[in-house]
Amino acid sequence: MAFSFFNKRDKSEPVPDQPTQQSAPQSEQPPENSGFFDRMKQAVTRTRDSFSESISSVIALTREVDESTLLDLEPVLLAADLGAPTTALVLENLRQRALRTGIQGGAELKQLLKSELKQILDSVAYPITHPATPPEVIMMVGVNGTGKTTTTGKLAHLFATGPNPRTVLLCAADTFRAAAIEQLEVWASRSNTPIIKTKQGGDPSAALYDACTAAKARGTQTLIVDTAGRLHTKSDLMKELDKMRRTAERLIPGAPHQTLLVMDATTGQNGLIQARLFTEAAHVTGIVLTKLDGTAKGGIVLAIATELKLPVVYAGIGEKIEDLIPFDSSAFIDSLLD
Ligand SMILES: Nc1nc2c(ncn2[C@@H]2O[C@H](COP(=O)(O)OP(=O)(O)OP(=O)(O)O)[C@@H](O)[C@H]2O)c(=O)[nH]1
Ligand SMILES: [Mg+2]
Repeated sequence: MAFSFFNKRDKSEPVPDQPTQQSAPQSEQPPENSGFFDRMKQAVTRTRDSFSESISSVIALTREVDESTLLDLEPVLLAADLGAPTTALVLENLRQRALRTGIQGGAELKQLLKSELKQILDSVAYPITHPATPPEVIMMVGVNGTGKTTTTGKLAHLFATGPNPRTVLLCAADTFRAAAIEQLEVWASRSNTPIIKTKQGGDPSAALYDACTAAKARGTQTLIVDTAGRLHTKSDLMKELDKMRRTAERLIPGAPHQTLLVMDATTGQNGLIQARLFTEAAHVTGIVLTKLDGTAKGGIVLAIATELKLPVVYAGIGEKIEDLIPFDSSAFIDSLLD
């Protein structure tokens, strides 16, 4: 039976927006007055086109927010790939909110939805700091073809050209796939970054040992390590990741400071299942979500927060070197719904 949420608001109840907690590293914070928002908006065009339109039609029909409104909202959230658990959480929070204070029409429903979504993202965000004593070591990990090597190159460019430029060294620790080292060399030259490598078939931990030693000797601020694509089920390859972590730790206390799982946004809920198993095995600290430009299912960002309890730290929005942006929850939600 439909029931009305058209109650009076308790004035003591706080109105929507929560304080923003940025998830981007300090040196790469999106400048407020730049084209950052436009780039985020451009990146989520496909998600926005379907999501925003469907939400608008629910909102346009909403005079009184009741159970049937929430039922209409459910397929819209699922279609954007928020996933069943996150969709259920959002709807339950809206229901509770409506029961407590009422939701007065479509416009207010939209504000509350934005607030709910942003709260989900901010609950897992943390400010990323660089270690006081360099070098910082960042490992890029993930299953095959998600965009690890491309992101390594883009990240080197972002660090080197950001408002607080950092010196970067790349380590080619994918010795497994043919031409992987050459591929990273192309990115090293595009981003004008030095690279440490070994031969194909060589020991990735040996390459990492050399890279850590070189980064220390040169006073490099950030060492980014490109690793081979692997499935969490390949236990020998997962052990290899462990060995790399131990090698870095032995040479640089606290390393690896970040382990970024690179996820392909176009793989949707399947990618999420793989990611869950991967994060458990590989001490992942944050997510890089690539190919956001190529999907209408950008709502996966919210499923990542709820189900992996990890923030998306960077988003890949194209194939060019500058197509990587620090993820910002406010810009993301506003881009989707404004
Ligand atoms: N559109 C788009 N394409 C991307 C993005 N990031 C990576 N790609 C493309 O994805 C493909 C795979 O990228 P790689 O960087 O080789 O992926 P990888 O994870 O290193 O692959 P393996 O080393 O084989 O596991 C390439 O064609 C990239 O151009 C992105 O943000 N947007
Ligand atoms: Mg690669």
